[in-house]
Amino acid sequence: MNKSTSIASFVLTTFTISTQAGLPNAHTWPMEHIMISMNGSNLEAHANTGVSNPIEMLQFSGEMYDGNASSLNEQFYSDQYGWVLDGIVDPGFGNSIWIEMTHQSQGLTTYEGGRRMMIGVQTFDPIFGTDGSETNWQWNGMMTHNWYSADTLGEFEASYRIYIGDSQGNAITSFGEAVVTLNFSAVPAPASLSLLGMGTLIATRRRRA
Ligand SMILES: [Cu+2]
Repeated sequence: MNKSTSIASFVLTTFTISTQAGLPNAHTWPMEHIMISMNGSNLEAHANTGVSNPIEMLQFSGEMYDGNASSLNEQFYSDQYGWVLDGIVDPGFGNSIWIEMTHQSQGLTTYEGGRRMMIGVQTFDPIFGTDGSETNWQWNGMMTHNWYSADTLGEFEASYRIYIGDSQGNAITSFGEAVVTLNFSAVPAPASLSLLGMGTLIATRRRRA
C-alpha cells in the first residue's frame, strides 16, 4: 500500500465512523438534556425547550437504516433530547426511576436510544406507547437519547410523569413525582442537508486525486 492509498483509506474510515452508514443521524443536532434531580425526596425535571423553541425533527429522504432503526426510514426524527441525572438521585434498593408518557400528540412515536456515541448497540425498541408498547419506561439513570419521530410536518408534544418505582414500575409513594413536557416541530430539511457528508467525501477525494 503506497502512501496516497493509505491516506485515502483513512479518510474513508473516518467518514464511515462519523456518519455510520445504515444508522440514523444523531450529530446533526447538539444534545438537549432533560435534567432530572432530587430535592429532598421529591423528583424535579427541567427542560430548556417549550412551544416557542421546540426540538426540530428532520427527514433524510432516501436514507435506509438497518434493523430496528428502519422504523425511522422516511420519518421526521431527532434524538436531540436526552434524559440526564443532575446530582445524586437515590431511589432506594431495588427501585429505579420510571418515566411514563401521560399524554402526547397523535402521530408522535418514540424508539429507545442511548448514548449518542453508541448508536450501533441501541435497541430502537418502541417505547412510550409506540406500536402498543408500555407507556412507562424504566430508565437506568444513564444519559439516554431516545428517538422521536413523526411521518408528517407539524408541531408535536409529549408529557411525562417521572417517578420512583419498584422493579415492576409500581410507584413508591414516599417520593414526590415530577412532570415535564417535550416539544417537537417536524420541519422540511434544507435540500443540501442529507448530502453534506457525501459532499465532504467527494471534495476530499478530488483533492487527493
Ligand atoms: Cu446527551
